[in-house]
Amino acid sequence: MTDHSLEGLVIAAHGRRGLLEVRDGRSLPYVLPGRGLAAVCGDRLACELVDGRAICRAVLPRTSELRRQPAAGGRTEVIAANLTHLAVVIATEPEPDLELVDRYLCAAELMPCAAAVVNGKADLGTVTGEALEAWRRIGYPVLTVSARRGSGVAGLDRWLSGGIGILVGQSGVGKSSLLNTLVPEAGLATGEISGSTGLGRHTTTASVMHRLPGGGRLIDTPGVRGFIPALQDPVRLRDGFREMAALAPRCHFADCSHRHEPRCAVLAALENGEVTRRRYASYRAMLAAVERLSASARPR
Ligand SMILES: Nc1nc2c(ncn2[C@@H]2O[C@H](COP(=O)(O)OP(=O)(O)OP(=O)(O)O)[C@@H](O)[C@H]2O)c(=O)[nH]1
Ligand SMILES: [Mg+2]
Ligand SMILES: [Zn+2]
Repeated sequence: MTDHSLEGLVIAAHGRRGLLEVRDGRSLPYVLPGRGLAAVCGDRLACELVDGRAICRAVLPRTSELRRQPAAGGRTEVIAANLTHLAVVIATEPEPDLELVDRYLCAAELMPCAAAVVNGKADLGTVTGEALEAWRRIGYPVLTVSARRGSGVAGLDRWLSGGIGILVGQSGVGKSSLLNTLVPEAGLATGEISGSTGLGRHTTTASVMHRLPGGGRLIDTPGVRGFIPALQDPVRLRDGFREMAALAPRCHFADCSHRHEPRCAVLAALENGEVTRRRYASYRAMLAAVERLSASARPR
């Protein structure tokens, strides 16, 4: 080791460049030389200091990755690394995509990391229906917050408790607004929801990590329309729906896919209401999407 070596945490990444936070809390620009390296928010880099710039020599091994699979197939993309917490934000507007929430919760199970559902814009009302109650029942914290009123945001800060978290969800649900409330100096741009489409306008274009008053770190991400977690094997999806994974040992077949197999504990639980129809439908839709992608990805 030379005096010029340093290690840091990626707090912003744009292709081969980004910002690195080093031990004394300072941040400095870094570059990734060579094609073999790629870094995202949450990565730890071993660098060499040259003229005040950090030249990355190695991306340290990741403990976890949030990785998506494009719906059209093709190369998977890492969104963030080394996460301990994932918060999916929904609001009464734009109209919530509940299946999208299940997909993120599934990704969190598989990473694994802690996950919560954040009902944002609480000043406009809470998301209705049984979905919130069902998530709570299977053990996901449901945090009710309003960036506008500042209510509930401290609970989000406490939940993170020193970890590295990420805010995900549709465009326009108020992710950046939540961060601005928690970290006023963040000064993130926030956008109106388009009157014609009722959708957000994708105001945030890159992921950036912020340090919260409670010591945790939270990554703001651009809103998405859809999300499919990248899986090594479609079978792993069964572990991503925690209430179904808990029942699986009681299925007659050890490799039960909970679709049509006889003496399936998940199908039985669907009948008695222990597993909700909505979560089960999410599971089936996601399984179909993941199987379609893995079939088309097989080598010729
Ligand atoms: N009433 C109300 N409006 C909010 C609240 N939080 C955000 N908004 C509004 O919702 C719109 C979208 O907020 P953003 O914070 O930009 O949403 P985002 O999730 O970061 O969107 P993307 O960056 O596009 O993914 C803005 O017009 C905000 O003013 C809230 O707590 N209450
Ligand atoms: Mg935003
Ligand atoms: Zn089964």
